[in-house]
Amino acid sequence: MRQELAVYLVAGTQDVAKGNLVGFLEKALQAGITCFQFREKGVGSLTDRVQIIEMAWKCQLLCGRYRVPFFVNDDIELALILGADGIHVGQDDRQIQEVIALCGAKMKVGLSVSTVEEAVVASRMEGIDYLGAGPIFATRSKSDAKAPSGVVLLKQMRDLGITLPVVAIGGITIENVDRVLQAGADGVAVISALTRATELKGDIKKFKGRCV
Ligand code: TZP
Ligand code: MG
Repeated sequence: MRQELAVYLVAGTQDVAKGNLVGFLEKALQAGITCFQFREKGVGSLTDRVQIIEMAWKCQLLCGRYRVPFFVNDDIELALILGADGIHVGQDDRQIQEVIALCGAKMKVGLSVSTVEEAVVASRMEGIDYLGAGPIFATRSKSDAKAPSGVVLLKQMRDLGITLPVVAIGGITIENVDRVLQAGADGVAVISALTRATELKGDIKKFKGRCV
């Protein structure tokens, strides 16, 4: 799991030019992302259920071809219908216990934490495969994002002896990735650093060089 978290792309059609998520994802897979999360959410995202399922399925097929894990954000039904490799949920989504009960035997489970208290509670639970910690820095990709924690959140989690795999999220760029990893993250989850990259391939290689 830790290696899979190294360069974790999170995206939906709303994050990419012309909504061409499949085209973008293929380029990112070719360049070496290590995990993908389908997160169809926010302004400009698809609303039609059939279109969402089709889009997710195309992304899953692509990920399968590159042997990169395919995670679904929040949508347990979608993850189960497709037989995703994993589901990622936040604190405000479906109860984590319920997610573990419904999905835990079939796929990996990731949980977002934004405070050290949440991380401690999660680390005492059975059935969580990794934690997504953040937002570490300010982000423009999530309208309801909590206040940024800074890298201190990662450091505190490690100092408290939390050994679960941790991927950091929120405002992470090539410029700050080293601080994030030094503070204890196993990898970085990014939206805009890749969806808005002018040099996608080169930037993925740079992230990878730092993380792996
Ligand atoms: N959860 C916490 S911050 C965030 C999510 C989904 C958005 C991260 O996007 P970016 O563009 O990498 O800051
Ligand atoms: Mg969520």
